[in-house]
Amino acid sequence: MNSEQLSWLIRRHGIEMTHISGGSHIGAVLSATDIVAVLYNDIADVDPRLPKKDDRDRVILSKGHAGAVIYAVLAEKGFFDIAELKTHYADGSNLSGHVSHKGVPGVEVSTGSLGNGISIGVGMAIAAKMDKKKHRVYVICGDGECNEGMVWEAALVSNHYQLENLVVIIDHNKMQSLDTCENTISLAPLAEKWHSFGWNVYDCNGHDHDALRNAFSKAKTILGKPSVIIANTIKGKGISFMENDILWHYRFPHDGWEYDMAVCELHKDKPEGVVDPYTPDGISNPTFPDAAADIGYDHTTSAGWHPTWYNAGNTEER
Ligand SMILES: Cc1ncc(C[n+]2csc(CCOP(=O)(O)OP(=O)(O)O)c2C)c(N)n1
Ligand SMILES: [Mg+2]
Repeated sequence: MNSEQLSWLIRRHGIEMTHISGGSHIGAVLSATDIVAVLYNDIADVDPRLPKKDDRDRVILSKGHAGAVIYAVLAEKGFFDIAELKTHYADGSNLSGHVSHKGVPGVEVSTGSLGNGISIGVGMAIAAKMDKKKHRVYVICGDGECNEGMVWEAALVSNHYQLENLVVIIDHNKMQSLDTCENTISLAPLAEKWHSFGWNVYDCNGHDHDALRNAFSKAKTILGKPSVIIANTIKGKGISFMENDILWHYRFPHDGWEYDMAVCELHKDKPEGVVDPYTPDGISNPTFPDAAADIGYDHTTSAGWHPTWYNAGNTEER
């Protein structure tokens, strides 16, 4: 499987998992999908047969509210049964809404309280250096999460200990839960901030797999300092009516138009060789939906709030 195929499957799982569970954060899942797909497909040294092997790379999803993205990639990579994904958010399930490591092979640490992931990663990276181990630590962090003071304490410490084995990826979708980052606590100039904290900085399109692979590969060659990849992304990427719409931080794809439209849109972009793991609920053929399919008529309240740049027609604003 290549990373594009994997990212399609992660998006498809994300839609199904949040639809079935009525769970939040699909926008955050779709935003991080390509980062996660490239990391697990082409970069991180992890093995589903030996999830605890000593020299595995450590991956932490610090923006733990996007739990579905990490569960989906781990299931696709064989860490546990894909059928378990349907239990996401259910009472008693291992796959809780925010990321849990309990009973989930491949998850290093539970997350969801924003700001903790980099600090945990710093501890792992220091330990690896002390033990002269060669594995690397990858931490995926939200941009709104960078409002947390702990992020910057961790950035200071990483520089102090020259943690070249630590790579932070910021999912820079310019939004947080209720508004833009700019309207909440401005991060700009983000790259310069990390640079001034002594980090090696890459800035790339977080949906361009080659650009992501390139940044990850370059980070492996850096000595004496940690690396941050500022991955410019779009919240809700891949489903037109979710893109850059803050509504989809918390809203789930409801029965009817929202779910059917999301599945049909994904099917328009399905890469060769990928089989949809689900029988879509309520739509017999998402490739050629017939008159009975409940798409094309938005009878829900899904028209949401967009930032001003989006309303001006510039959906690619960086
Ligand atoms: C310490 C803490 N405060 C508040 C929250 C509630 N919360 C969940 S997601 C979120 C917004 C996160 O924004 P960002 O990091 O940009 O992630 P995105 O969803 O945009 O990828 C907030 C404030 C939390 N999970 N943890
Ligand atoms: Mg964000």
